[in-house]
Amino acid sequence: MEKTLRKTQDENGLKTRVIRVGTRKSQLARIQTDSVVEMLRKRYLNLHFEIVAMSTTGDKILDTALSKIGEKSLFTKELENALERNEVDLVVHSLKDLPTSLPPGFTIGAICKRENPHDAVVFHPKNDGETLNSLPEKSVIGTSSLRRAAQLKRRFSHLEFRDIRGNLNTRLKKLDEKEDFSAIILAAAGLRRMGWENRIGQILNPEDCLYAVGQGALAVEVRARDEEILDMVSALHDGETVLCCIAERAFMRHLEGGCSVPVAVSTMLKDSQNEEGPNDNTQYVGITANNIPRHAQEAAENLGVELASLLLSKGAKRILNVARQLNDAR
Ligand code: DPM
Repeated sequence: MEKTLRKTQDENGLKTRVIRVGTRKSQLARIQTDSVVEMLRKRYLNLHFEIVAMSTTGDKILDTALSKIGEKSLFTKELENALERNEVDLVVHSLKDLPTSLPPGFTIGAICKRENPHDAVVFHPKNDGETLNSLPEKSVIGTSSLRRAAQLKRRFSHLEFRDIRGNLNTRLKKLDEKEDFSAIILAAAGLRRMGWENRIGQILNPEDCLYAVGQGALAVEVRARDEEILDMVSALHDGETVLCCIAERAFMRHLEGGCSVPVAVSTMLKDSQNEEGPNDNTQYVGITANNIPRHAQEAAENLGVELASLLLSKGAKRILNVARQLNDAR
């Protein structure tokens, strides 16, 4: 693959490689990209990082529930095109927005340490101090996530669930400035990154609501054959997060889940002995993590596949098909 090495002159006249980092334009995406670039800057003082912001289909279609659009690479396609054309060298995503199979030529070069993976409830100011349980009968909760609605409807059957779309800023506005919703459900990680942690009224533990595959982790997508960039970003890998997310993504892939099916997880790493094992240069399951023992990655992948097979053998396919049909009919 041809490489365009962009160079700038620093004040000492030394040539410095310029690394271009692609991001979506939303405030959350910018904050996430800035945090990853900050980590890279601290490690690579001689490199110069430039951020290139782009709109994606997902940013442009604001009035349709994500699960209805059907396109898997809603938030990633335009950024991958830019990677392919060497206009950017790496792209920062929320891992949960990355399809479980990437198009050929791309790989996840780093998965950063996961923060709180749980979902959170943000209440209308007039409901300050409430919980989902204590809200009155027929209170309306905003979420466009089938995964959240499916679990919470069952657990809190006195509540009603309605779609709410738009980026985080828009949703919070829709909640606060109108009386349509008593509360909305959002990822705790996104709220914290936006500086809105104080709006979290309740964290949903796994008994109430399992989280989405990859939720709370940031991923760096790169050209699969760009060894230089792969080497550079691999320093950001967090071993525990990588193994949990390999398992979750294998589970989802094997179930053939996606945005349009309610699939949820809760993952914990046990027996983390940090044992050394053989590493090689193969890009395994779409994630390149040569600094993490290969046998551990394989074990994680197998765990995800086995759990999915178990559920499929108990009739999961039928449930997923019904969920898809119901979603298509919405
Ligand atoms: C995906 C879903 C949502 C996002 C579906 C799900 C939520 C959609 C909605 C795949 N991507 O979770 O079941 O509520 O209508 C998204 C958010 C973050 C990444 C925002 C959020 C931030 C948290 C993170 C949207 N993608 O979930 O509140 O980095 O994990």
